[in-house]
Amino acid sequence: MRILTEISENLQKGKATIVKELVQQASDEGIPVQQILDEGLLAGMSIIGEKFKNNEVFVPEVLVAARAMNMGAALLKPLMASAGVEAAGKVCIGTVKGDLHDIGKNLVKMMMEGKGLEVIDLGTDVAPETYVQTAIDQGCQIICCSALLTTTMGVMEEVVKKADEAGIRSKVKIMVGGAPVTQTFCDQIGADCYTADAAVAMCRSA
Ligand code: B1M
Repeated sequence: MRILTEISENLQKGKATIVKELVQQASDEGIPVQQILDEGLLAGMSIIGEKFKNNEVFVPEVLVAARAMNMGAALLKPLMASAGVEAAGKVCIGTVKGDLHDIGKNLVKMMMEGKGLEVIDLGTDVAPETYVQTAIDQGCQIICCSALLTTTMGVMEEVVKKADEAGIRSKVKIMVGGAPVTQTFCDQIGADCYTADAAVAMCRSA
């Protein structure tokens, strides 16, 4: 459908106001919410995610596309609830204790939201107990930990331990990322999944 392609194309260009208008128009024309989401917004975000992974677009483009995505999705949110469209899953994300870097974490969050996940943002300087308690209280399937400092990446091991102690380890996947984090480190601390960038994080979380 032409209008859905236009939503996807404008989202990729970061044209948030146009995306919002087109989403409204599509909804007024009676196109089902799920179809607007899948074939318009998410289709555009997936293309941006792929291009980001391949270094064809960079952080600023991803941020404006994600903003357009969020504006379109905000318009659909009440309609989704009444149409019974469920979020694909629930995630809590934060930058680990002692670490205030949040640009990468915010990108990962936006990409995940773009993929239809409900994301609880715990912010920066997040204690291991907070991730675990949030996962318990909110029923998250994934805990996402970001770290940019070599001195703070060890906190991720604490998150794994606390999840174990709380008895939720088998129910919750722990995803780790950030510039100093590696697959070897992920394996060492017993986390479930390492991703090098936001685009891969989005794909792996889906
Ligand atoms: Co800081 N800083 N910083 N810094 N900073 C780095 C990280 C550093 C490498 C700079 C350097 O020395 N070359 C260095 C760390 C060295 C180390 O530990 N090896 C460093 C340092 C030392 C510090 C301070 C200690 C400096 C000081 O005060 N002496 C201090 C620490 C403060 C603290 O956190 N307690 C500090 C402070 C700051 C600012 C506040 C000034 C600012 C942060 C602003 C903010 O985030 N709101 C800042 C910045 C901007 C940087 C650099 C320049 C850029 C980081 C960034 O945002 N990159 C950085 C140097 C660099 O990387 N070139 C540096 C862009 C972002 C999109 O990438 O975060 O890697 P990134 O995220 C990627 C992936 O890693 C991945 O996806 C993202 C997108 O693809 N990813 C995940 C991230 N989290 C993920 C989670 C996932 C999956 C993927 O799953 C859960």
